[in-house]
Amino acid sequence: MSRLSDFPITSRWPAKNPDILQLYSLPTPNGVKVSIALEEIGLPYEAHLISFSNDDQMTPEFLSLNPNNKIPAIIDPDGPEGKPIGLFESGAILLYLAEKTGKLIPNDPVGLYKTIQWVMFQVGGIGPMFGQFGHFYKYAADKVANNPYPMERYTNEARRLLGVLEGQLMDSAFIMGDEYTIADIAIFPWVRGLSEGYNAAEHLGLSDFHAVNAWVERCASRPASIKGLEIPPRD
Ligand SMILES: N[C@@H](CCC(=O)N[C@@H](CS)C(=O)NCC(=O)O)C(=O)O
Repeated sequence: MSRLSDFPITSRWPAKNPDILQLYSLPTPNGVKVSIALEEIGLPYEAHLISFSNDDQMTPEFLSLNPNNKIPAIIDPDGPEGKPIGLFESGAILLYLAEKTGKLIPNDPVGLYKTIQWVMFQVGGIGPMFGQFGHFYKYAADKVANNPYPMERYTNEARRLLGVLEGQLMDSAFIMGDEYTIADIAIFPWVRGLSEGYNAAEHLGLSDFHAVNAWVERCASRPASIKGLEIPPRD
């Protein structure tokens, strides 16, 4: 595809400014990773709200960009070799933005791969496990009222993962030490979501994880996070 208008999604969510990056999202823990990263980097972008209440993510236009019917997704009109690129999967998008701009990722190879490691830890561990925890704790509690196993399993797994983070953050400001990276941006919205989204702070004993709590506060209070956490605004 050589132009933004060649992407079918743009017929349903037209670009006001086709020269800048287009973000299709909703302010969920996965969605805000990209808006927060874009705000940190300072790359101009246009955000389009994909409403789950309207099943926007199931429309043929959205599926043409992400056949996996999930936010976030982007189109960058200025992709590799100056040609547009469409991408889904928040981890891939974060890596793309970091590589494109040289920001939010260390320059040295060891730092680079360690950052990727922690992004993968979020995408393969924190996201799916916290997501299943939230499903049973908040959204499907009635379905497991007579069977404690799902809650036990995901509560234990969520606490175990929080323990891994606590160990990493015990002596450092951010996941990669002093440097704020896409690893922080990938993970902190999910940890924040345990209390803000699922209201599960007490159930999970979140107060046990002192370093994690201080780090979430540190990340969430950055101006780019305050802005990115609300993008795109819900209806
Ligand atoms: N692995 C994906 C997960 C994305 C994801 O689960 N997005 C959720 C919102 S947080 C979604 O779009 N759900 C809509 C649906 O499943 O229909 C990523 O990191 O981008």
